[in-house]
Amino acid sequence: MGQYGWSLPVAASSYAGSIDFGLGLIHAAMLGIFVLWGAFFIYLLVKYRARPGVAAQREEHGSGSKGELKSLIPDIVIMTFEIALIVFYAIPVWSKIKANVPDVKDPVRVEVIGEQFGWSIHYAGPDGKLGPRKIDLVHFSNPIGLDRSDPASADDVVMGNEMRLPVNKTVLIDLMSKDVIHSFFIPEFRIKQDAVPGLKIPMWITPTKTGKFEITCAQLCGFAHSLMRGDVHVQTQEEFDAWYKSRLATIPAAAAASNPSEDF
Ligand SMILES: [Cu+2]
Repeated sequence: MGQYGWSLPVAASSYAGSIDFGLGLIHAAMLGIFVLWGAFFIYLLVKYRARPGVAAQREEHGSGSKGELKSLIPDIVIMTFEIALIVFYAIPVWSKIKANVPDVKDPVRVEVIGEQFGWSIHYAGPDGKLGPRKIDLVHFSNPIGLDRSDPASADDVVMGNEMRLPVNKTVLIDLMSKDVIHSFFIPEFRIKQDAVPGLKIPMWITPTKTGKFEITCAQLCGFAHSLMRGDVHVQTQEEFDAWYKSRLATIPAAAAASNPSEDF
């Protein structure tokens, strides 16, 4: 894993830069505070060092002296900075990522379904529809219970622990879980979202770099949690289309359907 060094993993989604800027800002502020407090501490150590002939002074409790009030100033400055960081930076960035799903024309649509211990990725077929799934059809050979007898499902593509995305194209994801709480985490995209049983949680990503990145489960979910991983391959549109076609060729209903190339 050469891409994990001392710093953050490579930033490979449209909003990764905003997350990283926030992290940088917090680290810079903490470094500044550390240096200032350290300098102040050393100043006090020197100024009030023990010297022969100088008695220690202790202030009376509850005196509310000027010195005590002054000592609140750094706390107020830091608290103001932190509140400003949350209100003017963190909340707007968070809402951009979590609340404002971009209204793009012709997005890629995918369902991601977590289970102990893997991820299923469900793509629509040439009809562009994510077909219905039924709980009683869930089986080792059909982990998401796709109803292949339904025309909308018959041509769908389902991948296990392997996600393919075209670069610079927005993908809208519905995240679900079949059993317990999992967390869908792709560090390079700076996305981490819990998958909660019974909920369909929308997410979106616009990958900005081609390459292979790790999908990992970030929520301890059982004995094989550490093995719950997959790969996301970000490819050029041409590579993605070729892969999609090759998957369709393995699905009888999709291969039989006329012209699979146009919908993605
Ligand atoms: Cu998990």
